Amino acid sequence: LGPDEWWKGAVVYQIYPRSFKDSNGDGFGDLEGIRSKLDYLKSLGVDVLWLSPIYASPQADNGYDIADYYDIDPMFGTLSDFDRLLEGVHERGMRLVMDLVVNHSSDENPWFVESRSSRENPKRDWYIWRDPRPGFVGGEAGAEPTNWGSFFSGSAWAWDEATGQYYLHLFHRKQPDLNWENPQVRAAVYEMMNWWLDRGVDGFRMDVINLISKEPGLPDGVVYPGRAWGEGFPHFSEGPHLHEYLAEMRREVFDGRAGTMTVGECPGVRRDNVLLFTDPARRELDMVFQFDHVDLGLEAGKFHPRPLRPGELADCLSAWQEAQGEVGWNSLYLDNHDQPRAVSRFGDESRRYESATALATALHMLRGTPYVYQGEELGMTNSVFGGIDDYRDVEALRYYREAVESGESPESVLKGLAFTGRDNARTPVQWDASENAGFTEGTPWIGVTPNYRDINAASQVGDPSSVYAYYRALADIRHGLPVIAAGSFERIETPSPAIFAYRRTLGEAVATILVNLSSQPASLGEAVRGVSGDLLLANRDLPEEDRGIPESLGEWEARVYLA
Ligand code: ISL
Repeated sequence: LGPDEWWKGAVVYQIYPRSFKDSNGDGFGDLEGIRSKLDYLKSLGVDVLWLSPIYASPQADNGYDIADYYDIDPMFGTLSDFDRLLEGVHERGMRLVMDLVVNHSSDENPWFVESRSSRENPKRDWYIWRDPRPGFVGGEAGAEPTNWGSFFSGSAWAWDEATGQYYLHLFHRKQPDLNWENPQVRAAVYEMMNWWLDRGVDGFRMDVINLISKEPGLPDGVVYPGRAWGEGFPHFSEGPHLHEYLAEMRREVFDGRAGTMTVGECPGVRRDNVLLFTDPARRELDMVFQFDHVDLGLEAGKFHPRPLRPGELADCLSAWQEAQGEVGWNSLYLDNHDQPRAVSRFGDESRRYESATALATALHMLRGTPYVYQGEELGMTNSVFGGIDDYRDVEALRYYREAVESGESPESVLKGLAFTGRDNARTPVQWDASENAGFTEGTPWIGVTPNYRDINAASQVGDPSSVYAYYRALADIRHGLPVIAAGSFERIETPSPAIFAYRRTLGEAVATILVNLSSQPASLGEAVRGVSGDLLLANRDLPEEDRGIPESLGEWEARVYLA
């Protein structure tokens, strides 16, 4: 791996700061809390920490609404706390990546405060302002400039009485979209990014970066049956200037800075054009988060999931391996702060250790950079929420209100939220069996998941048969074996759709990965007959005589061989 490709051999760990570790008893996690856990992260084998937003923010969307890009929110600490944290990260040979949220800012950001102050303000054009639809009076139903719905329910337009125009907000109304067509906006963003890099950060995870260029004219979207709003997505995703802006950002911010990394969050990005982002020759991004595998089964909407078919997840991940090929590079993840917990969604909570480790094996041995979301390394599960009052996420609260108003029963809405609601992944990290799972001495901002007495870091760190120990073994393999960090990928077909089997090859080295992603035993058939190799890792104790290549795999069994 060249010096500019260090991230190909790295394991990234995502921290959602408000739920990670509270140091001062206010019920919210903070930077000092993170600093107190750096040794824990180092011994897990983590190379990079990505922090979800810690900037000053009114927290309408838990920090994805930034009021001051140059300061830390007091709930998390101060800039000197940040510098101390960064120093601690670097001292341990790890790196730190910030979340970059620049598709939109907070409405309390001074940029927007100025922009909304009058139509003549020099920053008016920094955001996306439009007149009411002709023939309508501003503020009345139907007057919105386009029929686009927001990701968080309702229209994507908010009426500003004082200046008589609407502004666009693809997310919450407190998250107005920046106008990237204005060169001053782009320059201000690059300046801010350079400021953080000069301070020592090692890169950025870029929030919904594929939404920054909107189609000129902002056309109405198709209104699908049963939907209140039009589908604006095709008109604001991967717009005409996106790649020009990404290349410009690369030049203005990253050129000449060795040792950085970038990962773009790109909902809706497709296999057939992902190389536009990740082909290194185009000099745009190092890698992106695609959504195909986390969107499986959500055809009827995020909160009406269907069960996955055997093999669906493996087929999807394989297709992405092939799409990136030897040119691009994958980000490998199963969950994050927007998704249900991996073991609850793709695994089986009643076989928690086996399914968490099988999923992790299937993912971490692929070609790409693996991401571990806080608590995933402990096999943390989805939470248990009583009523809507237990939820905190603006998406859940707004969706609940809208769905119930339109006639869905509260029980049915709660059932959907219980499975795919974002708060499932946002409950406090379970550090130990003491009150509040050792997360806080105060009252946590969101309820701790009741299973923390069984599932927690204190009981797993010293236990060689824990999910934590298994994640660490996976990281060791990636660090120690160039074939896993850099080898090619080839799927091995078996007669059992539930089996995910593949080969990684680099020169003479061949790694064979065999995983059963189901709760039933499954046969490997002829597929691996004659394959040789030493057993490197397995998620169950195998007597010496059973360590050769097997003919079948038990439920959620995973094995890695090296020849
Ligand atoms: O979870 C979703 C809503 O159903 C996703 O569509 C999510 O909004 C999308 O993945 C973008 O996510 C990112 O930007 C959002 C923020 O709320 C998410 O937390 C963030 O990861 C707006 O900044």
